[in-house]
Amino acid sequence: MKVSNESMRLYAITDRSWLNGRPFVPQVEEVLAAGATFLQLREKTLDSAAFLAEARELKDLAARYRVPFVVNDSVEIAMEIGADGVHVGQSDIKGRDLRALLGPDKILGVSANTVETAVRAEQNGADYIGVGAVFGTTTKKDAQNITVDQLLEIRRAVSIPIVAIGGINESNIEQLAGSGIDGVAVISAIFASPDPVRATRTLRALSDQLFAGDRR
Ligand code: TZP
Ligand code: MG
Repeated sequence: MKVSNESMRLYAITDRSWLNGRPFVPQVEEVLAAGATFLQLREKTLDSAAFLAEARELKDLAARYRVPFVVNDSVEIAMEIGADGVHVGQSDIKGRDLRALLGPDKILGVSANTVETAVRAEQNGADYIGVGAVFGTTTKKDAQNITVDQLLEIRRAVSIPIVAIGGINESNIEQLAGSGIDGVAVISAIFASPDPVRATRTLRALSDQLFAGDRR
């Protein structure tokens, strides 16, 4: 399997809007050193030259920490820089056969928040799915909320790893115990924290404790 269940434990998604003047790449490096198990570059505002340059930097960084690195949305940029793979939403797929485009060896992550889209993603070659928003979020404007029961239904319907996303932090992560997920994906709980290193360590410890071996 290209994506281990363990690599889903603490999935960090970058967001430069929270940095408040702190430098981006060193911040991401601290988060990797503190125990993030997966890295996604998510850029909604950079032009493609800057996106490309940043993607190259993070790819090298993640490789040094032996953490899988995927690019959000852009299969083209992911392929151009030789990322480990790509993470896409339902609207990025739009009938495209991304598995064929990526080839068999690249990681394909797909966001799904219904049983139907999750099953379809698995059938179409996804290596893992991201499911949410489990606790609401202010980070993604058009995110739809799902309940822990819906998460459980999705867990029963697919066998690939699942990472939950959306508003997850140190105080609510325990509510996901027993949902069968492999880990959590977070943006603001890490990158908007005044102390991202401490936040990463705490979330990683909680996630290891709650989700190790928690598969149905
Ligand atoms: N997809 C569903 S919710 C979300 C994405 C990208 C945002 C998660 O950000 P946060 O800050 O961890 O709620
Ligand atoms: Mg997208």
